[in-house]
Amino acid sequence: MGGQIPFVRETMTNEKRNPNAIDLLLIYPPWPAAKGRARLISTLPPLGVLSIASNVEHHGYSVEVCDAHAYQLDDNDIRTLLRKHKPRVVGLSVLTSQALAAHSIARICKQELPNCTVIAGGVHAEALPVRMLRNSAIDAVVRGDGEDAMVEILANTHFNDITGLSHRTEDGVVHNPARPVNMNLDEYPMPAYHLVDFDMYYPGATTYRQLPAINLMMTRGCPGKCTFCNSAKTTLRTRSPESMVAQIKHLYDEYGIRQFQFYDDTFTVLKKTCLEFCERLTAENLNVSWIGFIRGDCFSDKIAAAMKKAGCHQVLVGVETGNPDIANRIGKPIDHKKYKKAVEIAHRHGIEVRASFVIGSLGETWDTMNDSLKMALNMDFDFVQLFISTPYPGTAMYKEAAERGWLTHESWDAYGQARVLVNQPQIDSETIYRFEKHFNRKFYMRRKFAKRMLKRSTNPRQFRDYALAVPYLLMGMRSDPTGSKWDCWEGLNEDDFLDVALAEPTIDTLTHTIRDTGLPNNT
Ligand code: B12
Ligand code: SF4
Repeated sequence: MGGQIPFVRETMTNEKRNPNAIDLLLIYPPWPAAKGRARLISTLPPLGVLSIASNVEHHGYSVEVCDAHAYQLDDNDIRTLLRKHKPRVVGLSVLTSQALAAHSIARICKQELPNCTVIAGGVHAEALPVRMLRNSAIDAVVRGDGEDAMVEILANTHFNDITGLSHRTEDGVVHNPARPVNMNLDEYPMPAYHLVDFDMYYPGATTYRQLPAINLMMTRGCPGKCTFCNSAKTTLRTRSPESMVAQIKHLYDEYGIRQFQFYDDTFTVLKKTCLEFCERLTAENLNVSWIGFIRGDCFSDKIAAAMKKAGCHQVLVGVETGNPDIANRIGKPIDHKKYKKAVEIAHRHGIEVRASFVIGSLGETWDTMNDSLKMALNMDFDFVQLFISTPYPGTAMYKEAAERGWLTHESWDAYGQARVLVNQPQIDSETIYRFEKHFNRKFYMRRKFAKRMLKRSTNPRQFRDYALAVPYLLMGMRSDPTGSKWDCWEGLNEDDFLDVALAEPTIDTLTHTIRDTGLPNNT
């Protein structure tokens, strides 16, 4: 696929390749926490995994991708894949809600292929490398970007010589110095979309105009400082607009993709890049629609006009709270007026606004949550999504909750932003769950909202998805009662996997601190 467009490197032929065994199997573990909610949120290919895959392919290594989440694979399916591909290295991509499944899959790898090397990466592994490495089935953790680190691992570079790697030695875990952040994302080839089956993926019900849809990222990192977010203070860098448009054209021509979901933390933060991207995409005159994330303070008439012209039909804005004190406390002190203006601008240009709120932040009370509801009702947002604030390892919120002794438990399966996991003195979990239901009913059971939803729906699939969403949104339903192949990943206990005695960290270091200094001290 590579030769046709710029910035997509040619895959090299690998004469050393063993036809019966591959070099690398990348596994995206399931998220049991999302079971039953999966129809509400998108199921899209894991871009980090696909980016690592395309980079190692470019360097001549053979690679397969196993998205155990989207394909709903169980432990036996993973064993079958391991026996089929016999990878010499397995890479596990780990978000917090995937951590227990990742631990379990690592064990399965070593049972099936005792000589394979198991590497973990992703934000959870990066935040808690020592904890991951207490599972003897995990050989090393990659902190930060995995593309080049994985090439070095496949080239059998000694672990001591790979920057950004944490690994076990006789003296405990060694954290190699951080890998310098790659500021030029064009150096990474386009994600290896060809390694997954697009039919397994779908966007969230309210997020698309056309199908098929796929996710993309032009930038990585965020200069924001939000206390609940793993992207806080991560280094901002971008692909060139030229390469982004080339990717879109490729996906449009080769795969018939018509809808693009940009998952950049803040798509509009680099204004010039964003404007240039829009101009280039407009010039291609493709029949595409797309969405992207903005911040209330990173939007303007000029940008909205350019985005609309290029096919953008919806922006997602993380409002989080309607209470100024909570906004300060969570590190996103953006004035209401800015959000109001952003909504007005978007609507003036015919762009929908999806706003995201969190409840149960540190310091929250019924009254502060009610300010969020009032804001949601008054601001003319087209859609609202509400989550429960979750103390993800590596965030300032986790650190504070841990230090105050407020974490209720660290059963990672529950870390899907649908459970109250912090026990604060001023509010109990029942109140937060009660408010969640109250909020959703007040927001969604409005005639104005129903009319808008009907008007915007373009296909029967959307009606089906809305109907499936009702029990979750309005009746507080939380998990799928029918059971699924994911059951084998539920009820796992991290302690059962932590068989190597290494000093546990007393205080967890922030993910961004790890990224900034390269030395994660005692995590
Ligand atoms: C797209 C996205 C989604 C998509 C998922 C599509 C998909 N399959 O990826 C959707 C919309 C479905 C989604 C859902 C949710 N998401 Co989300 N999502 C993102 C987002 C915005 C981009 C992910 C991405 O593509 N990143 C780009 C790639 C290049 O980065 P990467 O994945 O980190 O991979 C790089 C490195 O980490 C490393 N790496 C990763 N894996 C591996 C493996 C190996 C072996 C190696 C060596 C290296 C390595 O190398 C990669 C390439 O450089 C991130 C934020 C972010 N900026 O990353 C949040 C993020 C992942 N989501 C998050 C959350 C909380 C959620 C939800 C719970 C939200 C909700 N309430 O519903 C759900 C459920 C997720 C879950 N597992 O439970 C959090 C996760 C926090 C955590 N500690 O787990 C994040 C980090 C947001 C944040 N900033 O806090 N999400
Ligand atoms: S919530 Fe948004 S603005 Fe805040 S740090 Fe995360 S990605 Fe950046």
